[in-house]
Amino acid sequence: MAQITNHMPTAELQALDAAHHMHPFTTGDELAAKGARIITRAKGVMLTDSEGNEILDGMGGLWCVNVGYGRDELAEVAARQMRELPYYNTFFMTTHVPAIALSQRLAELAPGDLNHVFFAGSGSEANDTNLRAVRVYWAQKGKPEKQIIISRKNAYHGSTVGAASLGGMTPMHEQGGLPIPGIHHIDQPNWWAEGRDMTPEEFGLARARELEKAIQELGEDKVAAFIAEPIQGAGGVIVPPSTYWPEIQRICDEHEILLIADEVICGFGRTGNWFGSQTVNIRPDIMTIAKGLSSGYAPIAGSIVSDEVASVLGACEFNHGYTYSGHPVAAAVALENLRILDEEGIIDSVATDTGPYLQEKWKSLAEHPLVGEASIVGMMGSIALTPNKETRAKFASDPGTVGYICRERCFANNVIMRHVGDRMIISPPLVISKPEIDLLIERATLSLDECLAQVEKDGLMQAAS
Ligand code: PXG
Repeated sequence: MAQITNHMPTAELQALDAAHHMHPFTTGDELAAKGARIITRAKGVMLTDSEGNEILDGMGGLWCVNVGYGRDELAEVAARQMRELPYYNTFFMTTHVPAIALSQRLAELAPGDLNHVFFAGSGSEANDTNLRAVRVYWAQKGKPEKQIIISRKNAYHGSTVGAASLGGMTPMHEQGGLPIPGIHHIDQPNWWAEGRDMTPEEFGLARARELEKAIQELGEDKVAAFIAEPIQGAGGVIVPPSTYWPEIQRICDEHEILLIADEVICGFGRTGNWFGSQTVNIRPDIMTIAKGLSSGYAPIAGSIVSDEVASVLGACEFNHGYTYSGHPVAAAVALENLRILDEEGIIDSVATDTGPYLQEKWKSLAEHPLVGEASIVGMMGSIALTPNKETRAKFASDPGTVGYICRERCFANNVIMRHVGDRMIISPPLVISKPEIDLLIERATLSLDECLAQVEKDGLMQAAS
């Protein structure tokens, strides 16, 4: 067991945590009863907890630690920037070097004419920026009626009022009176769960055409934008059929609708390109960025907008901004993180070396008796757990019952995989090596075996009728 230094015993920390710390997306009473797992250190792809367990982080923190943990370069840049200029704002006609350098670098990396960055502190904030920006854009163009934003069910765009309204998560909408007006949700391109007897290609087209139908029903003169993740992340790593995105692009082009690609998870190498938009071959007008922008080392996010959108917005004062828009320390860290991603060839490796290696191993999990489809693009993957692969059946138990059992087995076997309902997902640091990929798959397989044994013992291998 590794040596543990510098903290109180686990039980005491857990009691203090339960007494004073409210966790996101957590039932407080359950947490207090069980005690949170306390992560104390991390290096590369491995986490260490307060009991000295070494855990392989299959989720890259929360889909963000792309360059892995423990990078001294990032710590040093942060310390240097804190000493030189820890804070200044970018309001009122001022700026600073880290914000200038980072926006210039992002303009270089972003495809097409996406050349202008509005910074935020989180992906949620950046999507709130987008919501307002597209409405101001159309108002400036003399079309103030174009206000509605079309999004998708089971999308995740963040937790603020605006971003959660853009998202399509029913449990979130049920709390706090969401969504706000002016947001319309269409169905997601989840063939495994919803495609019934259509081929994936037919289904992809059908789901894309729901956008066209919605635009026609709501009125083209009322719709401002369509927002989507190139590949849905928090919704369960849903890889759309190949027909889906080309059709969406056609519809946005033909109907004068702005396309917002939410790249918060897909950006910065996750799919094997700098941006998911390049992987699915779309031309967004706006991209939301966060997470991998700084590999999670500092909170920073933003919206990258096209020349056209920037020039229209530039003609008025956009009454919007955050104290920490373009925070100098976060911006300096992000810039160094982009250098690491580039100079170490990390994204190339996801595209041509470790990525394909992981993909082959991950896809072989589909042979496991509990697994239906295994999907993966770059280094974001999912498996659908099912009582019957042939019929793509759901379990008769409440959604998430089996997924939760599987996640608990993963925890016990020192690998972190998240469950979304009865799908298991991974999003490891992009620097994961081949031996570490072997370990990930070994621990995932063991967890699936144990989950299957438990599910059979509990009589849960029943298909929903
Ligand atoms: N857009 C997308 C596509 C996201 O995945 C956000 C926006 C919001 O970003 P912030 O920085 O405000 O959290 C996200 C965040 C999960 C999980 O468990 C996923 C996210 C956040 C928290 C949990 O899958 N994604």
